[in-house]
Amino acid sequence: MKKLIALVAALLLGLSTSALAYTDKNLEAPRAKDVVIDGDLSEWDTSKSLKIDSLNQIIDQIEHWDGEADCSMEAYVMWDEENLYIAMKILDDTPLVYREGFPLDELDAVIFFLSTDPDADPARTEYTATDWRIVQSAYGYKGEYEFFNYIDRDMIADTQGWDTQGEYGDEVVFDDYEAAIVSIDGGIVWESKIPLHNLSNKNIPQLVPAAGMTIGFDFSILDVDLPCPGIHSLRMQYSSELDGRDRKPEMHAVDTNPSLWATLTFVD
Ligand SMILES: [Ca+2]
Ligand SMILES: [Ca+2]
Ligand SMILES: [Ca+2]
Repeated sequence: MKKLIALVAALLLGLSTSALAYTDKNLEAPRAKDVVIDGDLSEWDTSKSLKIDSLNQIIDQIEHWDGEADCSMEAYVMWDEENLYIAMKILDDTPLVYREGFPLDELDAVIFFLSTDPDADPARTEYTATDWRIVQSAYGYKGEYEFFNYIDRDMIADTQGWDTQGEYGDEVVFDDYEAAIVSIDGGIVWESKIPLHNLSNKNIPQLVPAAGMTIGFDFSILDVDLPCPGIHSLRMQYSSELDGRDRKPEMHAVDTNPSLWATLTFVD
């Protein structure tokens, strides 16, 4: 009996440890071929996608979610040795709410989380210099779009010289960043290319994706439909599986704890 208890305890311990070393959710990213950033995804391999569309993925403002047509998304990632390609189909009844000077968490935005170190410890509970929280927002007017990047490094003790940029919005931080948005029924398609040299410097090596490599990765969508100062956006997180109606971002603290992230695997 004692042996059995010990075995069960060991199993439980094993489970709780693995739960803190990235979640089981994984997105496969096929190799990119001739991607043109124009908002048309016909050249994309969309057979692999991550979905953010369910109640248990809400980590803030659950009372403001009216279902998939209000806020949900499907995202696709592709790669080559120099770039990440990220495309999103976003359903939002009032997409791309943007106000100059508003904090980005009071607007419509998406957030990518990724590690540029494939050997990073998946159980780490603090960000390191190779962990990235990248907020993307856009402003649209009559079919023309402006894009903004905000790279949040404030939670990193030693940033290795790559500090927070773009926190006030209205800034394109990435060199050679390309993006395009088109309207679709009930939302938008957003196609983008992020050259990976942006996520490096003389201290931080550039990630060079290769088939079979897995990295920490996660995805967040923020939705507000009527911006008012101090009103936080609804926020949904790919890796989250929360229960109950009481939701706070601290309950699934992906902004400070990478061990809660999902993963991304580069495939051919
Ligand atoms: Ca395209
Ligand atoms: Ca909405
Ligand atoms: Ca919105």
